[in-house]
Amino acid sequence: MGLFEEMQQAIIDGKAPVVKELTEKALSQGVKPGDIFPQVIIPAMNEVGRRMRDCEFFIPEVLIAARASRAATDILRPLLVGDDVARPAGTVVCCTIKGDLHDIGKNIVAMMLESSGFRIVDLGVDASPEKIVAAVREHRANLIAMSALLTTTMVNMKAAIEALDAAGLRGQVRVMVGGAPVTESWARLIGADGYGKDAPAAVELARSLIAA
Ligand code: B1M
Repeated sequence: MGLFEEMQQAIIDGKAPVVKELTEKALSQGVKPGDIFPQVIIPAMNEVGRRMRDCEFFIPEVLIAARASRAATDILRPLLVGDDVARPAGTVVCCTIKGDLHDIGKNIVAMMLESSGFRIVDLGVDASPEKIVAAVREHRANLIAMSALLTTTMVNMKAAIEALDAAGLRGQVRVMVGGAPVTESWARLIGADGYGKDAPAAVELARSLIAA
């Protein structure tokens, strides 16, 4: 088994100390921190998702695997996020939308945006439209990155956009959306400015929305 497969297996098995040790080993062997997301964390969590769907895993196993994935991201974050925030590329309010507690993908997106020079205001999970509006006002954000992992919470993205409209802020902030059930056509339907398939696409999109 190669190192990446070992790391994936340790996440799936929820072995946080092993994930930590293998992440440090990978970095010491010259693996780029940014490669660990697409090659290890995302495929491992996809497998966790498959097992959950097929009733091989239940919530406790999923939570333990999510915690194990954090053992890697906690090490990777300081390596990806530079301290060059003197002239940020823009201010992004990041959140997982109201009703939704999934934050692994949102955290990866936030981390990659931050490492690309954006200032991040992270509202965490279960962010209500009111909280998003208040954060955009307070931080004079240029961009909002909203994440949803549940088909039942996607609709709250629309509510957030309507709340921005009602608050008279829609003209000054661009909105991008993402998360496993979200699509380009959903983004268009709810009046968002763009959809990011994954974290690198979110960074590209953020750059182009700010440039426009
Ligand atoms: Co939940 N869960 N979960 N879960 N969970 C899913 C999403 C599910 C698909 C599993 C399944 O059935 N196969 C299913 C949703 C079904 C649906 O709606 N169609 C599901 C369910 C049903 C539930 C509960 C309802 C289960 C229950 O209680 N019965 C419950 C809901 C709780 C709630 O939110 N209110 C629940 C709970 C949980 C845990 C708490 C146990 C845990 C979350 C822990 C945490 O996040 N801290 C959890 C997990 C871990 C998952 C799976 C297994 C993994 C999600 C994940 O982290 N993926 C997931 C199955 C799956 O997705 N394969 C599942 C890895 C992550 C890197 O990918 O988040 O997609 P993702 O992010 C990607 C892209 O989508 C994109 O970039 C990221 C990186 O490339 N992206 C963006 C994400 N946000 C973006 C924002 C952008 C741009 C791109 O901005 C513009």
